[in-house]
Amino acid sequence: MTDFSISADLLQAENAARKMALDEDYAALARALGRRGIDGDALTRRVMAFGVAIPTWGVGTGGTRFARFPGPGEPRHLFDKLEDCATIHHLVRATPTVSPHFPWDATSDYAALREVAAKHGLAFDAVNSNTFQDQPNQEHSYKFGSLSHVEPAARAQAIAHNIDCIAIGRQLGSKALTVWIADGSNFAGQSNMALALDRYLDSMREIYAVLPADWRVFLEHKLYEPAFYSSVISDWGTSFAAAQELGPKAQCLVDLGHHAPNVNIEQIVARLVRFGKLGGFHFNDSKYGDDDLDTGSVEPFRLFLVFNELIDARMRGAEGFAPAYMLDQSHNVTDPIESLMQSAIELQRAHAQALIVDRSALAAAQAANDALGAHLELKRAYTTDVSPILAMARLRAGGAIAPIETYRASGYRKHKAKERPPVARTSAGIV
Ligand code: LRH
Ligand code: MN
Repeated sequence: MTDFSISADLLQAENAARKMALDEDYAALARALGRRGIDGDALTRRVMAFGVAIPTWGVGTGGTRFARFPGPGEPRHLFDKLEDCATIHHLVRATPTVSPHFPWDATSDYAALREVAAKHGLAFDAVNSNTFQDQPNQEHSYKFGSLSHVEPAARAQAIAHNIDCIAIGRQLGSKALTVWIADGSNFAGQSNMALALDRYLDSMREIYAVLPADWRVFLEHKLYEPAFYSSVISDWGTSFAAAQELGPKAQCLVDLGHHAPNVNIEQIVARLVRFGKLGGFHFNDSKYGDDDLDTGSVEPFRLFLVFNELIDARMRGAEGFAPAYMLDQSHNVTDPIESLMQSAIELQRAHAQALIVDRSALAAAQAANDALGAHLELKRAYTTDVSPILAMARLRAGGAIAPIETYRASGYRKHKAKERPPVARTSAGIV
């Protein structure tokens, strides 16, 4: 029995039932945008060109330190995860790449894995290393750190793991390594914070030295957790200085959930663009800490403001501007496929809204110190409901006008629950 997948017939039927309404809404929006000098079809083409990577660790049900409540039809291994990633891309047509995490996604034949992904119409984005957990029979524990550990042997082990991830990534066709470390301390005095950073930089120099010429390494900062007094790479400033010291192939990755509440993340983005050090994003949303909630589900205006900086940078032709877009979320109470589809759509939305900002009117208002006038130029774009353009972009790219409804109508999850016997693992933790 072949594994179930959503049929072209079902997709066609679901789209046919919604096509007339979409055409009406699309025409009305295109007329309204036309009055603002914006070509609706051109905007739709820009939306069709937008892509974000799915984190392999996001297609399984996530958890917290307290518990994880797996859902039906959980992916058992990387091949199930790729199948689910393919289903997401099949319906939203905005997630053509996958970001893997090692050793969570370790397998025996990476060339075969690349072929399987290609058959699903998927490619691999940045690979993620993991020196924040101990693996069975690991010689040196990461309890007290990894790349900044006081013991050279533990650092060497962490360096070797990152170099292994690069070797795997080369077989998968990736062009970047993301390094997030949990290293830090829980007590004042526990760690010499200056020497910890020096040890981290020494370790990163060894990893940087083996990066292929066309690769980048993304440094991911995080204010706290699992360390609760100091984190070695705690903020964009430290990450930026480290990337600057390492060299041109080192850039900074902004995970939206890794900042103190109320930090102006869109300004951090503008700063990293200015210095040519914006490597990419881990998109998600949060209300308190690193909540890893669905993108656009808490602060959609902030997400729009981030994309406003990105489009402004692109329009200014900012040097070396090639940010990698990736999601990084934990789906504890929803079907991960639905959450990832909706999150990709919220990114398309923020991107499309940023594209319709009247940048000359905005610049004129800024030059005139017309504070409210400038703010209202952004609000005008943000309050424009671009949903018909997002749906038309999906339809024209062979996807679903209504991905979540189509997914539910397909019964995909029920079929997977039959095909995939439940995995007896309910331990706590994000995956
Ligand atoms: C750390 C982080 C990092 C990943 C992990 C799954 O909080 O954002 O990007 O390695 O989550
Ligand atoms: Mn992240």
